[in-house]
Amino acid sequence: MNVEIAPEVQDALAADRPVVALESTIISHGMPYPQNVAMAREVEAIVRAGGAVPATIAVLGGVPKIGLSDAELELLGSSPDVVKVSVRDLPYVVARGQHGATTVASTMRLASLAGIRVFVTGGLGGVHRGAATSFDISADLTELGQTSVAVVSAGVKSILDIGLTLETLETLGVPVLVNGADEFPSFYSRSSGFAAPMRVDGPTEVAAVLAAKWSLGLPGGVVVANPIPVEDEIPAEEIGVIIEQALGDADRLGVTGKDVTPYLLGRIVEITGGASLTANIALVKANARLGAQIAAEMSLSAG
Ligand code: PSU
Ligand code: MN
Repeated sequence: MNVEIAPEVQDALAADRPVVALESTIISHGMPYPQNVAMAREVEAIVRAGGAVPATIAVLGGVPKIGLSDAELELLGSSPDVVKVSVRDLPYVVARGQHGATTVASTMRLASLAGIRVFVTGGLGGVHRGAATSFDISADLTELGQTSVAVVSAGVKSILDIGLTLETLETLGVPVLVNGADEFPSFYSRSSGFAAPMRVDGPTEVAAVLAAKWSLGLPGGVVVANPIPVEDEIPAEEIGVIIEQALGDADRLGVTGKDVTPYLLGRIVEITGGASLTANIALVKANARLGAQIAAEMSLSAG
């Protein structure tokens, strides 16, 4: 596949300097305009302040791009013609010369093609509630099972079945690290009712696990779950009720397939009057800080 890597990103990779990949579905289908574009810019600035080069990934006019201009971020955030692109959608959107916003799965794949090892996002896809009958399991999990990129997120939202998501990650051989806590976080909340599969404290410990995994010849991703900062948290009981309501609405409207996650995210922002968006932006920023530190640690150890 013809992939276009921005010169700044290419230079950093060639010199073993830290690079952090960022996804674009969160911009086009995860948050409303204009907060989405502001978030994308701020996150890039945080990565830079942490000493790493940001590489936001998307498909533009059918070309997968690693590292975007400011105008491209604006287009992704504001155009209604941007398709949500998971791995299965990549060939179609490329062949037709369309614009596409990449999910965790397709961003991981493109980051890996470019040689980027650290990727920052907000929330992972996973096993949806009711997956036993809907079969709705995000391709993010498949990709984590096979593509060697560390994904920094705030855990898994309870729009998903968190327990089944963790079980599936175990089956796929994906280490799930929780930074600085003993409980696996659920995006808006630091708690989920599930213990941290593995606890680490800080970027040096994360980088050590990544180095150990990949030097053992164990390909595949690593989940780095970074709990939302205490001051930005929405308590699990409070958001739980809202998530139930959003799930009920999705069901009633017959929302299925790739539209489920964007619908639920949008509906939760509506019901909370924007409070969930504020929390979402805060956690992505915290993840960007950690991701830049992890990338810096990895460059150090690469010499
Ligand atoms: N969860 C969020 N925000 C998001 C997503 C998930 O809190 O923006 C996006 C990510 O791009 C993720 C995708 O990879 O949704 C998962 O979609 P699906 O469940 O259709 O695989
Ligand atoms: Mn799905």
